[in-house]
Amino acid sequence: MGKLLDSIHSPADLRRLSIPQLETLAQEIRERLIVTLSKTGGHLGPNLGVVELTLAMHYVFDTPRDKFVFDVSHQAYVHKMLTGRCERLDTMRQPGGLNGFMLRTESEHDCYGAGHAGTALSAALGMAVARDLAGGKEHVVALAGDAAFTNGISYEALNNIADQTRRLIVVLNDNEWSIDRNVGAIAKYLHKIVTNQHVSQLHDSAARLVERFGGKGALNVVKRAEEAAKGMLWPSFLFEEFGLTYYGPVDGHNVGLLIETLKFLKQQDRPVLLHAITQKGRGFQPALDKQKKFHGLGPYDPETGNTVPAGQRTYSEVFADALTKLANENEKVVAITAAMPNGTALDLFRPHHPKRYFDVGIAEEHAVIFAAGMATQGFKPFCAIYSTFLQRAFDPIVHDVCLQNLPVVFCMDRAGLSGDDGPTHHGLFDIAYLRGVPNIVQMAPTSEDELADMMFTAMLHEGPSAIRYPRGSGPGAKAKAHPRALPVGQAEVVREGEEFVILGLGSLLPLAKELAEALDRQGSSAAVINPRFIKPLDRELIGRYARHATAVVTFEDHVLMGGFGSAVLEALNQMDIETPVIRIGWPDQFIEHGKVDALRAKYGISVEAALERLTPYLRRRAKLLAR
Ligand SMILES: Cc1ncc(C[n+]2csc(CCOP(=O)(O)OP(=O)(O)O)c2C)c(N)n1
Repeated sequence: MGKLLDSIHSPADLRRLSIPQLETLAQEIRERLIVTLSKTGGHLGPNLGVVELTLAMHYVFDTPRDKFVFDVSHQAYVHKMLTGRCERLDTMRQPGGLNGFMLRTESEHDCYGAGHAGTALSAALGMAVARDLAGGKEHVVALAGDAAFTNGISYEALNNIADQTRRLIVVLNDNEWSIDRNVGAIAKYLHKIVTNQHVSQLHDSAARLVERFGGKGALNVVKRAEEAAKGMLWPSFLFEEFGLTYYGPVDGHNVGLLIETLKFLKQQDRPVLLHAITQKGRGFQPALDKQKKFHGLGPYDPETGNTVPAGQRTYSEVFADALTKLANENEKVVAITAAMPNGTALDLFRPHHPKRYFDVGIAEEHAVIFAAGMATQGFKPFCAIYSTFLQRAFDPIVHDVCLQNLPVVFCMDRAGLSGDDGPTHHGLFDIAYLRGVPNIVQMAPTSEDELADMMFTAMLHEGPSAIRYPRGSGPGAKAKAHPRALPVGQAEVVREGEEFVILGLGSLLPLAKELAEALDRQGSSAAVINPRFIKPLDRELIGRYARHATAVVTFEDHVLMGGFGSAVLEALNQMDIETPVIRIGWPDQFIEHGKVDALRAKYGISVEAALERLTPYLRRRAKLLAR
């Protein structure tokens, strides 16, 4: 196994292979992916789906001279394997290893980094226009999944492509799946093309023609026949109306056909879109049986696809349960997800309240404005959107929700460091981007039970609110039978103490407690506060404790700039309290992928680091006592 694959060190090596050899190579790539990712975890299904497409692209084009832009770029593992990184596949998403997405700093073949959806067409157009201005000859190819076309940015790009360049190739990788099943009109539209009998008959004969004779002539025949068929069926053909010449649908697993087609498209003097039909998870039955699960997952058994059953319930699951209960009692509660029913666990809510569940596709801006619209009509929308993806919707949050003081609840899953996914997915900015917006209430729970209380509080609150909670599970605090409303803006004193005040926000409360215990052992005493609310901050309580303390310590799983510690500093400053504040959180830089604990240790988000920062104050105190 792996003989051919081991001889591929750069895309040039591919071009020495025959079509049957490329087919064998595709098989070897699949085997390597299945075995290696079974240990590292990763986006198995999407990558199994693009093996032939990636092979054909690298066969026909010449990176790094030619540019490949992958949407989301979670499906770029095969590209990485073909561009000199195959031997490091076993370091995928591991500390110090390959990033799970394209990264400009990782390889000259990764010309554009991503992790969020919908960016490929705009970025590729930017490159194509830059090439045209510079008089370059290189090709630019954007590879985007069908779900990328549920995202508005893709259409903003489409609206501009034909006006701005004559040479851009868009490959639409259509597998009918987002992470969940793809949703909306565009998904139906693509499905209609793919399942149309006229089109598929034409394509069968076209594929035979191309395979027999290859080249331009055959494809022209295909094109003419297709146009006739399309003319009959769709007077206004979507991509053609945007000025892109449409080719397809083609079998995205026929590497010979893909090579011939791409060779032809490469010669075109107009923007083109190739519609390739692929199967997510191809070559691994468990991934074909469970598309959602194998979109992205941790380690699994390479034979059966089985995974170790999850232990403790995650915050996402607790959120979905709590929301179901709220919706049982309040018919105005609705749930909105932007293509993440699985990740946010809203797929657990869906069967209970199917009419009050909305998956809007990868469309975070739309999700928020849609929620605003519902809120104007007396509904209580809970928008479950990862902290990192909600960045997309900053303006709708300001302009549509907060400015009109509408009671929309933002449930920000994966707030804090996300770990293996890396910088595109860390949720480290939400406090900063929301804190300056008037009207919004911001909360962070320290346990599952407190999350349920905060959701209940948010339901009762008459304006906008946001709750940030981390990836994975919490301390395991079982939710009460009935949640309780928290007084808005009131913190909780977890333990008393005089010399120091330690504020542990959300999931970092345990660090605050540990620090207090460490200080106990050194003969100092520290109060520990669970702030609960980032905004409004409990100024009265924090001021009261801070005024006479030697120092205040804040812990947050967020960047320091503009974060929770900054909010505390501002509040103390306004109250003319000059007690020093030691802020523990993430520095002003993008944090790489890795294990959360190791990264926390590396960047000083630890009890040890806090103790070190407190040393001068502890020494001063020791001196005072010695007098
Ligand atoms: C802005 C944004 N929202 C949500 C996501 C989460 N996400 C990652 S991949 C994906 C689905 C991608 O589907 P598609 O583009 O069709 O590619 P496939 O995985 O099916 O090959 C989603 C929703 C994201 N990356 N970016």
